[in-house]
Amino acid sequence: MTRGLFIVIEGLDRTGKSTQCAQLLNHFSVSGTNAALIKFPDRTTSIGQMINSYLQSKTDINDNAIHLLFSANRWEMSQNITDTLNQGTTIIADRYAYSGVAYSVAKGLDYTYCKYPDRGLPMPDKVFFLDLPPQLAQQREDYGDERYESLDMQTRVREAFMKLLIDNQYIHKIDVTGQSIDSVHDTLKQQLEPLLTQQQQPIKHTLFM
Ligand code: FDM
Ligand code: MG
Repeated sequence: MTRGLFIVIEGLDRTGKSTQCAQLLNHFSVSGTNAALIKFPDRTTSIGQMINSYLQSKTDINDNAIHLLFSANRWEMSQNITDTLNQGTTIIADRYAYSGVAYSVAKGLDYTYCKYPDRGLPMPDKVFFLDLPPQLAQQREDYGDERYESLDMQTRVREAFMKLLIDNQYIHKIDVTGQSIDSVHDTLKQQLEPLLTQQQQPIKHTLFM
């Protein structure tokens, strides 16, 4: 049995990540591929609940501390990710460590420091960055509900993502400006096509190494 693929979708808030993740999940289930959706932060765990209350501005947490909690929230899931992939199930992740770095750097934390806690996590097979100008994302429904959803912050998050894209050339940027849900979905499928037909190597743990 071949292992599942680990696919990550990244982007600013309101760029269509969750929609595209759901579309991919549906695509895989229709085509008979075992697939599962995960989302970071995973707000269901006890660490996740702390993160959730922070994002809803119900609590304040030191910038370094919350950065480490976001990372811990990935580490507590990491064995599960590896096991699921090895059992042959493809994983689609709505955000991962790239968001972890980009949002904290946007708040002023050091870039190299920010990558460190996530070093050694399962390495995705494919990472997409859905790119939409922050001004356009801002016009979308429900924008501004949570901490970080301001034009100023999102602009800085995008800048941090651009640095990550330069340093991690495997991240595939997709300009979603003016694109329909279906056309973005088609682009993602096209990009994934070559991976589906090739035998995957064992999962690497080289993230940010
Ligand atoms: N976020 C998300 C971070 O700041 N660090 C992280 O490691 C992750 C995974 O949390 F503003 C931010 C990004 C976003 C918020 O994400 C919650 P969703 O996708 O909007 O639920
Ligand atoms: Mg959000």
